[in-house]
Formats: sequence, C-alpha cells, structure tokens
Amino acid sequence: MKLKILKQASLPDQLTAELNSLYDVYEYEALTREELAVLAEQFTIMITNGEATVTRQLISSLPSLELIAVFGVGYDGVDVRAAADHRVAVSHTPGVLTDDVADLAMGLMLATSRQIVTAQKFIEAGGWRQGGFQWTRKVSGSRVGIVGMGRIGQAIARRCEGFAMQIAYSDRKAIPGLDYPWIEDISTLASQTDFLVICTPGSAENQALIDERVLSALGASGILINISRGSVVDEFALIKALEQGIIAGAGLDVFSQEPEVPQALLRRANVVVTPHMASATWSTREAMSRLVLENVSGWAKNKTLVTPVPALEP
Ligand code: 8YV
Repeated sequence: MKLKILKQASLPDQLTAELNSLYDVYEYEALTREELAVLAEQFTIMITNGEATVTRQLISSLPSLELIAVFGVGYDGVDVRAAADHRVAVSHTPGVLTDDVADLAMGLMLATSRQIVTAQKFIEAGGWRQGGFQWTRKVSGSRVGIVGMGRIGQAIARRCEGFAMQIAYSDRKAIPGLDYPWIEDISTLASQTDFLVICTPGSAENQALIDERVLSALGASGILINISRGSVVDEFALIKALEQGIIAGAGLDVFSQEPEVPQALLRRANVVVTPHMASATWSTREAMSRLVLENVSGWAKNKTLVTPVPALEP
C-alpha cells in the first residue's frame, strides 16, 4: 500500500506529479473536516512550503505524523517547538537556493539605487524625448551591512566584493573565519552602511527586528533590501520612513501579509517590489523539489533526512 502524504500548501506542479506517482497524496485544502478526521491517523508525512503556517493544533491533530518536509529554506511558518514536542522531524531545502536569493538581493540593490524600474516607466511614458532621466545613486564602492550572515548573507557578501563594496555584518555572534567586521548592534551597523540587506530568518525573536530605530540609523541616503521574511521588518515603520524621507529607498521581495502588498509601497520611484520570487528560477525550483523528494523518500525508507532543520536550542 502506498504511503499517505498530506500536502498542506502549494508546491510546483512537477513535484506534485512526482509525489502523486510515488505516494497517495491528499490536498489539505480539498479535505473536509470529516475526511481529515478519518485520515488523520494515517498521515506520517506532511509537505508544506516556506510561506505556509503549520500550527501546533494541526501537528497534534495528526497522531502518526513523523515528518514535516518544507519546500523552502525558511521554516518559520512551522511550529518547530510543537513538532519537537510531538517527536516530529522537520526538513527544509537549504543550499540549493542560496545563489538565486543572493542574485535577487543584488538585483534589488541595483534596481533600487539605479531606479531601473522607474527608468523603464520613464521611457514607456515618453519622458526621454523631453530629456534624460534623473541621476541616481552609485552602487560600486558603497557600504553594505548584512543582517544575518548565514549561507545567503555570505553569498551576498561575495557578490558585493565584486562590486568593491565595504562589507560589514550583524549576527548573534561573529562568524569564525570571516574577515568582514562584525557589528553586534543592528542600528550601529545601519548607521555605517548605504545598503542594509536583511538575510536573517523569520522567527518570533526576529519579529520587527528592523524597526524605527534601525531605519532612522540607516538614514536619508540608506536603502533597505529584504529577501528574508516580511515579519523581520516593521512594515509600518518602513512605510513611514519612506514617506518621510527617513531612508532613501527599499528593495523588497517579502512582505508581512503576502500576497498583499501595502499600497504605500507601490508606485514609488524609490521602492522596487518583487513577489517573493527569490528562489523561483527553473533550475532552483527543480533542485528544491529534488531535495524534498529525497527527504521524503529517505524518511519513508529508513527514517533518514538529507537536510533536517537545525536542532532547537534548549
Ligand atoms: C519559497 C522561501 O518562496 O525558501 C524559502 O524560505 O521563502 C522560498 O524559497 C517558498 O518556500 C516556496 O513556497
């Protein structure tokens, strides 16, 4: 008999098709409460994505659950404490998306400071015939502050080196072997940078980490880039900072209430927005899919995972 899997959030079609060919896959959204109650005991594996929420309530309603496999590196939507309490393992897809996310961060830095989107609109509106486009901010040689120096933060730093940027970072601790200056306090880091790039994971602890104070420190010539999670930035404070010229601009791939993006962040010359697409390239989404399949099949065969999430701190 095929293993029953609960698919709790949307996944790429190709991955869904492969899962369907190997397992008995049930769409959470399509199940009625009664159907879920009947099947609950039979699900040992649940698959979700990086944007979905997996609550303690859901975890405890599935008594046989052993694994939550996340399609994404970020697993802030999963109540990992509840998973640990129920002895449920969690896997994610780190590594394979690092380059894409770092690439998009660079794209947002360039697009925001060089106003590429606004420049295109300028041509489309016929503005060029009346004269050239306004001058913009130089990227090469500027200062970047990276908040969260994990795999993605370090990949961004390497790219910034190619732009001859001065790099500093903030993290809970200085990372051994990294030569960039570590500045513990994020406001201090922000006050010394032209670009503040947010790469730290979403979590309760990081909720609104980038607040009014940090944005004020970033200052009127500073640009905020966020490719992490919307929850890490206080979006109200960000809007205020943009409206009042407290910061110079923002490049954002993530938002607090996706897929909703506050109107105040749209149609602004100094803000570039993308729809949480940092890892959404063909090859990376395929690699993420493969990793999910490997984790699921490893677990199904002998309870092993290729990429478990890091163990919880006690
Ligand atoms: C995806 C992500 O958008 O990896 C993450 O943490 O946010 C993204 O790669 C998401 O997981 C796909 O649903």
